[in-house]
Amino acid sequence: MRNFFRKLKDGLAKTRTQLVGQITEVVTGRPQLDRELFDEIEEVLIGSDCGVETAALLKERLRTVCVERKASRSAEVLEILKEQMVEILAGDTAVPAVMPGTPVVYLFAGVNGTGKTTSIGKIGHHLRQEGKRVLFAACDTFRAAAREQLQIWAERSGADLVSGAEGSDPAAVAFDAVSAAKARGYDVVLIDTAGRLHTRHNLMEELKKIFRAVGKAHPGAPHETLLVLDATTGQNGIAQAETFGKAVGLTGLVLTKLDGTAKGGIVLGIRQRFGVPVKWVGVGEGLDDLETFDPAEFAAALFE
Ligand SMILES: Nc1nc2c(ncn2[C@@H]2O[C@H](COP(=O)(O)OP(=O)(O)OP(=O)(O)O)[C@@H](O)[C@H]2O)c(=O)[nH]1
Ligand SMILES: [Mg+2]
Repeated sequence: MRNFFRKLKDGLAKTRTQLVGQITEVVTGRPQLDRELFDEIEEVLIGSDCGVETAALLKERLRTVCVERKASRSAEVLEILKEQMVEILAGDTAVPAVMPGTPVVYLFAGVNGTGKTTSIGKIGHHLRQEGKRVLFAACDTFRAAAREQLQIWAERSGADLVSGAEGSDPAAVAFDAVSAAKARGYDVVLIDTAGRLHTRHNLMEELKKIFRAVGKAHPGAPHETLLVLDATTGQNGIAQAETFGKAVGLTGLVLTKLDGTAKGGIVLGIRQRFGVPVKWVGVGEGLDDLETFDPAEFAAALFE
């Protein structure tokens, strides 16, 4: 079992109280599993930010399987619910393999403050521990502080950094970074982008430009386009996934700050709604507080 499991378990404490705690209450001591019971479970799911559609789907699946298996005890109902959650969350959560002789490029997008820069630091650390050569690209050129913050994470994790002058073209920085990574034999490039622009530039247009520049420097890149979502923003995350998905197409999500929310059900809502897998989850601000997402581990941590 990974060390991360304990952190995940601790991080999910609020969600566990809210979701599993309430469902246990609803189910315990009920003489029969009637329609009303499943409706109550659905309400708890909605309250945990699973989203209305996902809550309805989960309820239906739960009821069907409970009937099939003639479940009657609360422990059985919870076990089936857990199974169904894993099924919704399952999918292609694999992170791209390192391709020998050519860098894998990750592009990070998301609105301001969701945890892009921090997540790059942590993922960089992860990759460095696997012995990969990692290059960060500071494409949030709109704030000098953004570059400095990424520089600190580069030092902490042992990654190198390419940046441009404040106010320089982020797409040009991305192009240079990816070209440099190819020339110098890096395994992975992690591209940081701005979450908010203090200029007349349009965030989505800038992001599209970066996306195209990366593809020009390295055909086929970015191999991973990750939307970083703050789990505490709840249903607004759905709107963000929609907007960013339209602009650049997403291959995965990084869900941060699960430690600060009782609404961890958002993981289910997003997975079910967009079909975009959660690939990483963050449960704190430290170097080791982010890990690859494992649906079974997540469900186990939630229900334990
Ligand atoms: N508790 C907790 N805090 C987190 C997590 N991930 C990031 N943070 C914090 O969230 C804040 C914002 O993180 P950043 O990485 O600067 O966010 P950003 O998306 O790069 O923000 P902009 O560059 O302004 O767009 C920081 O204080 C982080 O320490 C997490 O998983 N848990
Ligand atoms: Mg940032």
